[in-house]
Amino acid sequence: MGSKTPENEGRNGRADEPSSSANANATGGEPRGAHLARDGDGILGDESSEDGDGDAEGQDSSHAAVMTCSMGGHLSAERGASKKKNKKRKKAKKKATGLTQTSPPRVPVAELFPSGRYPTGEFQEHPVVENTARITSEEHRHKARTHLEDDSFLNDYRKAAEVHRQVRRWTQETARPGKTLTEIAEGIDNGVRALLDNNGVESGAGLVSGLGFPTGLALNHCVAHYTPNPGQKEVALQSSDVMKVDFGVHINGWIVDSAFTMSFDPTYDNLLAAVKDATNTGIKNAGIDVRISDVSAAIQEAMESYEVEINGKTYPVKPVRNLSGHNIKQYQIHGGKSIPFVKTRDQTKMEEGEIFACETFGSTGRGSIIDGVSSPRFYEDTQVFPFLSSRSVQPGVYGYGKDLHAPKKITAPLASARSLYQTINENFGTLVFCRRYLERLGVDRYLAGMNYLISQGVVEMYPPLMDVAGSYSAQFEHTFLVRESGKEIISRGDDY
Ligand SMILES: [Co+2]
Repeated sequence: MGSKTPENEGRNGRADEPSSSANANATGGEPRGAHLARDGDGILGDESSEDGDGDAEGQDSSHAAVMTCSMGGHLSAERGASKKKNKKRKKAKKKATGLTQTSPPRVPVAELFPSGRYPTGEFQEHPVVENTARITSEEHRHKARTHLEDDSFLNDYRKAAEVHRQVRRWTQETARPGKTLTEIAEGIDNGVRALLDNNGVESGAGLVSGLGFPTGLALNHCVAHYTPNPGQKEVALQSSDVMKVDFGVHINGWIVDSAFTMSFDPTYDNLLAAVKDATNTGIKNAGIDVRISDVSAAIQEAMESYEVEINGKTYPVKPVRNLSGHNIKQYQIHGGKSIPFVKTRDQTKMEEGEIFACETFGSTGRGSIIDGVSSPRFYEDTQVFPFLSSRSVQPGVYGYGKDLHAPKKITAPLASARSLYQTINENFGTLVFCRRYLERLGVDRYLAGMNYLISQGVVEMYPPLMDVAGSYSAQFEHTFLVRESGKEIISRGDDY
């Protein structure tokens, strides 16, 4: 999940929003036209609706579509190493159980790994840092190390990463033009829940394990933070689309945050290659005591070394300036540190014991994003959103997340706000969620309550983030642990 770069926050914030905005709802919590959805039941069908157990994995390999998110030839040597590792891993799995994952994925990973031990991520050494002055006290480092070296913590984190790999593999094999974004998003969500063996419906179950944040399927110039909302007109994937797939898997609040980009047209190969290279360059340059601005500079240099030709016109691949990678804490997708994709004067360093999501976004547009819900431009200039006219869909709100400092209980004049708040506390805590996740719990008529919670500052709304119309953007992201002996890129797979 992308993080808005902190210094840019507020520019599109609620405080700046002109009162003349066509959005009568000052909280920005409801997209135009959302009232049409309000009275629909909106509750998702049960998981059996698309269940086709027995379909062998790999069945869809005969698809004619070119999936350009598979590896290009430009990646650095560590890829070869991780490929070998993954091959070994799969053989071991088959030997152990004779079971393989189904399509759609429905076999809990616990059954595929009866030993209860999950594959490790890719290991990389820390880069050598010239200035060796540690910024962290020995005591703090010891504490952090104990935590990140804890065996059951690591094994749970690796299990979440294995769920991510298996679900994204299915996505890469089956997400094709003609499928709707709802089908793809629900397929990912249901896959994650099945593989974790937790449907997340009972009170509290969602805090044990589940989706780390709303499954993102952002198309083209929508850079990040789009998820299909219930009641919205369906958007079908098209062969000219560039789709960012960004989803999270958590166990006990520790989130594997990893994303990739799919396209079906080789035109965009260089765009995808640029961003994949930038993300891997960022990871390679990251480590204990490394200044984050140095990681950013390396990301920027890698990304800007690419260009992409679309319809005879050449575009530089621009790093998106106001998004960034981020550290991860328990039940907290953005832990407070940011990894921008352009160099900064920030002196912040990475520290042992931290967990980072290294993600980068590259764009053929301006390389900066605007807020797709509360920005007045969203309403005044539909040209910013060509798919609104061609596909007639407002992006809508991506998600909601409880403020970290919000109290456990609130007193609210609205009964619906109080009960909504209780539902959020019991099922999501401070994890970001979307309307689909809320509605499958049976919650309805919650928008007034939600807007109240937003107005009180206890819940934050996450808008879709857009570059200019006609531009294309890509994203790749991995989660890595800054361990004593090196970095463990826990979400690495043989796909990216
Ligand atoms: Co992220």
